[in-house]
Amino acid sequence: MSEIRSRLTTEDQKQLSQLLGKVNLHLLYKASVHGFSVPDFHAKCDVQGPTLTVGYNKQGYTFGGYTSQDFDRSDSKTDNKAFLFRLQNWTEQPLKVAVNPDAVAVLNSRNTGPNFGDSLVFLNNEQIISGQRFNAQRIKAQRIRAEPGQSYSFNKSDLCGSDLDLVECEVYRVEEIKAPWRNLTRTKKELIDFIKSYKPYVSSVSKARVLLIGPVGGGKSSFINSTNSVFRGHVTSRALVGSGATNAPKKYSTYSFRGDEVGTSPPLILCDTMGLAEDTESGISSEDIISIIKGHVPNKYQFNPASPIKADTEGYIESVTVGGKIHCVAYVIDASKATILSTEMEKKICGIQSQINELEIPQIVLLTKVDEVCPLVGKDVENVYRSKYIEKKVMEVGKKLGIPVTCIVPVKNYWSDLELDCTTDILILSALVQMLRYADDYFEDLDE
Ligand SMILES: Nc1nc2c(ncn2[C@@H]2O[C@H](COP(=O)(O)OP(=O)(O)O)[C@@H](O)[C@H]2O)c(=O)[nH]1
Ligand SMILES: [Mg+2]
Repeated sequence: MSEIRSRLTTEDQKQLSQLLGKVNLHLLYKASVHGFSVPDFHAKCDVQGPTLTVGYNKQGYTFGGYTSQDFDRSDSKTDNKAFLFRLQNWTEQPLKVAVNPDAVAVLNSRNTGPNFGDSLVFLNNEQIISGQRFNAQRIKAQRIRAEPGQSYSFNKSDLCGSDLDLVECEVYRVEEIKAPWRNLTRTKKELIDFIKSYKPYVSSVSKARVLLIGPVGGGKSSFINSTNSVFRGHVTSRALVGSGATNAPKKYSTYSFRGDEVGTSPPLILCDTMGLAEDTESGISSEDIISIIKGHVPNKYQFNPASPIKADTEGYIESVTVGGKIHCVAYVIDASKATILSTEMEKKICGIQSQINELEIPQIVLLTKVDEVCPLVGKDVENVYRSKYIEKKVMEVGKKLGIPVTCIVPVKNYWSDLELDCTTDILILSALVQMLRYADDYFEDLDE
């Protein structure tokens, strides 16, 4: 069956959001499609949690009731959150009639559709309104009963005018929109403007230099490609991706970017290293990482895990300027792993971290593969800050590495996409902005 369309206009929805707060309305039942009958209503709407019933009459009134309780076929229910409403009409503002305290808000019955305390009853089978047998059942079901009573106090004509015949009746499940645990507050343009106007606090330095470190396969090279893609305005692939632990490149590579989207070359250099491994034989050594941070390692240097770079190694940079050092370290961690960091890896990173702390280099975490870890995010990256699972992962990695949650940025890299996506760009740009901010903290401390 093709998708059933709601009869609510955008304006109706705006008014309802003032009555209900920020919610999703999911259409469960539409009388003109599913049938103007009590069993049709119960089949679609029973035990669905909070619902909003909306009736429309020929006079043009849109009105109904909200209950936070289930509809079912028995039981009367109190519900202090229940209310009746009428949306704005020609002359009057929207009307909201709260249920009288502790009165019966919903009267579930086999014989009626949505029944708000017997005061507003939809699909009212009990009422005999027509002597004609022809179509009588259908006419009865299209009638409503609206009588102020113990449960709701209102003026009948204010609620639905003088017309008790429905042209339509819809029931929506009301889904609360959970507050995101963090907000995507800035637009892509604002983030790009920040990057465009960024100048390192120390005038001798033109670009902030950020080192990406983390286990092999975490997404370091993919993040560099993603950054390049955002700056170029289309998906690109510069750094070699996904070569696995044994073939992982052993080269140190630094990347500046061409800024088609930013106007000029962005004030940022990302440095890609060989990944960390759990054992001591393969993977980059912590000594080499510290040498990179201090600025001694030249671009394109081939690491030898067994023999870290020394002052007499060919290419070793003896005399280092501030611009040649690392100004911020980003740990790139794969969120999709069941155990986000093995005990060995955690120990290794924490060991490196304590040396980085001594050098007073700001550190952040890029939590990658958020699309893989949470199906909701896989479907739409916009859900990243609504995903409780990702929030949990952020807390977990923060605790393991002793890094404040504010320094942990979830990202989705462009790994299989052919086109850019605005929210994915925003997450990548947010991570870059965070890096520039932290690099500036480093520069400010130097200045002092
Ligand atoms: N689903 C998903 N896969 C990713 C993401 N980032 C990287 N990958 C994949 O993870 C693998 C390793 O990525 P790579 O960038 O080579 O990791 P590196 O070893 O840290 O440089 C590759 O197969 C990528 O396609 C991401 O955000 N989401
Ligand atoms: Mg790599």
